[in-house]
Amino acid sequence: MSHYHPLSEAEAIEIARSIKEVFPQDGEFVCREIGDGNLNLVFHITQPATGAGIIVKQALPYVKVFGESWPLTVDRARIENQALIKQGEISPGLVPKVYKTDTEMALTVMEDLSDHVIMRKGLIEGGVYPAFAEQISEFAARTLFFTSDLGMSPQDKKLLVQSFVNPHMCKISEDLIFEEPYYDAKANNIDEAIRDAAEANWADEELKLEVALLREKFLVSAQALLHGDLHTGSIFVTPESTKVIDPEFAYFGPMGFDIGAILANLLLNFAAQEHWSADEAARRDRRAYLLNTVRDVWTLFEAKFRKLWNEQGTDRLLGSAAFQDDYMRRLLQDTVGFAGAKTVRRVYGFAHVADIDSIPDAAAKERAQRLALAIGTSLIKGNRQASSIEDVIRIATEAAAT
Ligand code: SR1
Ligand code: MG
Repeated sequence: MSHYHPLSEAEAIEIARSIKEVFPQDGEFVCREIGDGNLNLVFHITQPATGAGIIVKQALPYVKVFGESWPLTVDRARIENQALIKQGEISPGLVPKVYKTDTEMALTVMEDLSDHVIMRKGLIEGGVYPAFAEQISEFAARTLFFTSDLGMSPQDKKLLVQSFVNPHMCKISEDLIFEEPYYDAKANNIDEAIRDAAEANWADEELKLEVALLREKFLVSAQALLHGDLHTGSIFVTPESTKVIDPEFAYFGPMGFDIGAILANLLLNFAAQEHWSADEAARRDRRAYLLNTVRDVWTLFEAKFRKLWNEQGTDRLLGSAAFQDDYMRRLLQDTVGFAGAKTVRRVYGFAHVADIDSIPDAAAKERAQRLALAIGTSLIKGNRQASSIEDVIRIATEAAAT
């Protein structure tokens, strides 16, 4: 019988005390539950005498932001710690160090990153992160390449796929990203001010066809091991450092879903500048920074991915230059489409983003929501024609100018 139960702070301290590589000496510990995400308990345990700290994260058997009436498997903790370990092997230094896991208790004990800030918060506060594009593109290129049929043997890949079958978490994404935003679903969270825009999407057959095609890819493509929820709330940053956390949605899916998530969340912040920038000039500068980051993330990703392919590709037939060009074109198009879907769902689906939701002025918030929807729907509708990252920049720039 499972001994799973939600941890108390006292138990979290006992677990921390056992991690001798962080806390070699015994002494007083301080514990705070700091989980501000949608799903889990997160304990931050520190030792004031030494300044050392650690994180104990535990999955709850339900969706925390909704309540116990929405049950959710705690197996996601196993997926998360396996993914963190795999990503750490492939992209050293870009994920937190894992000290201990306990599958039955659904917990992961990991590096304290409190010298970093959650990127969503950092962007809302106007932060600038010069190392971000370089490091996140390195993370994405390496983790996606080395878990795909391009960078590992297809036989080993099939065995790895088995360990990352994640149906319950995928169902959340299927519902919240690809289904509910496209009909009058009960779980949608629609501000009355923009209900007309949501209704327009429900009636837009061209949009829904593209979303159905993206959803099909999400369902059937096992291209690579994805992080699965790579928004700016899953990324810790400083100006010099990037660390990717929270891969509980990891599964083998289409690569563009991960890269699209990064771009979507930069674009959501771009839309939110309707409020966060002090004046027109500041808004222009901030938006230029965000669009340059969008461009850099894709451009660096593409260059790194192609380099890995050319230097470390495992399959002779897949080595054709024409095939590589075709693959990268399709990957860009998927990225554009998934970026659009991930933008729309955050405006009026179940789970929003603080970039827009914390805008106090109702008129500015509505403008930001409408701008995000204009960008998101254009990306979705244009995904199969995209030929360059400049198409994304153009769509965002034109939407902001109208
Ligand atoms: C029910 S969980 C809502 C959202 O939070 C996570 O971060 C995922 O993005 C999920 O869709
Ligand atoms: Mg998360």
